[in-house]
Amino acid sequence: MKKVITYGTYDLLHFGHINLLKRAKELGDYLIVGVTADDFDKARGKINVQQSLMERIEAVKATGLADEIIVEEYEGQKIDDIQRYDIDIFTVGSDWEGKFDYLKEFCKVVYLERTEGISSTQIREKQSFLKLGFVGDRTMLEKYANEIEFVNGIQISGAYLNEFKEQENMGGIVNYSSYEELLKYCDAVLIESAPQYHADQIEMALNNMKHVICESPIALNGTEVENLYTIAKKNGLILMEAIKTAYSIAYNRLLLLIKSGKIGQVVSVDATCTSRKELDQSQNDYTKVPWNSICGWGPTALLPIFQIYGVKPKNIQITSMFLDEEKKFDAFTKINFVFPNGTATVKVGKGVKSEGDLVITGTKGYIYVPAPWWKLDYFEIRYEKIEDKKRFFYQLDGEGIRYELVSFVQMIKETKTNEYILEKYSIAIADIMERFLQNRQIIILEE
Ligand code: C2G
Repeated sequence: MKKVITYGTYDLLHFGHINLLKRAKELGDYLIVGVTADDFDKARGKINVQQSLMERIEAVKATGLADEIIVEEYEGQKIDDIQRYDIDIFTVGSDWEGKFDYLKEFCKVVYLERTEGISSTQIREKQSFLKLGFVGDRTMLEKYANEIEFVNGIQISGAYLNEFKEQENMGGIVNYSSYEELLKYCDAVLIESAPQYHADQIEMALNNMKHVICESPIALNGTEVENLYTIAKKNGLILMEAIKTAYSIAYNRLLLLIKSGKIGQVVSVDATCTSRKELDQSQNDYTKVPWNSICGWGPTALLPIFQIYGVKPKNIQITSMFLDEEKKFDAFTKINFVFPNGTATVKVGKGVKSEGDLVITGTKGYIYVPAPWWKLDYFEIRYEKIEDKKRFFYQLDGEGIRYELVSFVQMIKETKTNEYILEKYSIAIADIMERFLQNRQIIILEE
């Protein structure tokens, strides 16, 4: 019996896939199809896959062409499989010509002509093509424009930039002279402007029936956040809070490990985020730094604390050090929390430097995420015995922006709420911003 094996994602199964499977089947008597696991696809850069592994397996099964279906989960598994299943022929489409010649050591390798004119990417692009408007500064626009190339079904079509008022075309992105104009020509808007503008810009977008993804904090008090989510729900729109870390695979696996009790009861969460770049560039004119420390870093540092302990601390103490008399720009802010079942500290600063790590202390062990912890692609679970340490590595391409955008497109397509940053976390983060402005302890940092 001649055994053939082939592998693929088989997302949104189409006739190109079926042609491949038919010809693969004709190469022998028994066809095994390896369908790629979600994590394996993400690790190899395929972040736009729409269907779950089970849906993709069912679709391949329904073709009746596979004698057996397995899951491809790790790099190098093909060699294991060829030996384990005593394979005679490995085959794959010609778009992979040459990439699997190393398998010739183990079996015959056949590249079958790819079917032109169809691909899962094309189907995704057609399904939900969104024109995204951008609000913010040019640096962030360029960052997002680079990252969005990796996301199917959405493109930045227009911008309203703080520093440009005249209408101009920036590489296919039209710069509008007003926010109102921008809203006319997009389906959704990405808000990266200074935090004090967020609530009004979100409200205007929602009232104009536009979906919104907005850099956190989406508003500077919890009541405003609730109002914005109410408008979004009433209009059947997505309002998504953008905290890049929240959408990364590693961060979500870390939360699952904590919830599964891997380190016992969490008794302290200590998150530190610092960066001086903007301050150094401002030549001490702090009005030039649109984002102060609490708004720029606070949401990122606060999110794990609220997701681990919930949103009802018993005690909060905020201590900030300011460089300016108006007390708008905090060079450093430290927040101490006492929750019913644990403690936490946040240290954020654009006028200081510290170790930007995340340490989650538990009764059995602790999780250590090295700096810059917010670009989470690696963490350790450590115990009393050094040899019990567990290491976790995950793929994180770019700064994580692309995963945020993939989630945004999927939320719009499936009209589902944000399972990464629940509304109650948005409200809790905004409440901290309000507390910061109202009743913090103030220490003026002598220059
Ligand atoms: N295919 C094809 N014609 C198309 C699209 C895809 O012949 N128009 C083939 C691909 O060459 C591949 C199979 O169908 O052999 C599945 O394609 P995908 O689901 O896109 O998966 P891909 O990542 O290409 O799978 O490690 C090998 C990879 O997993 C191959």
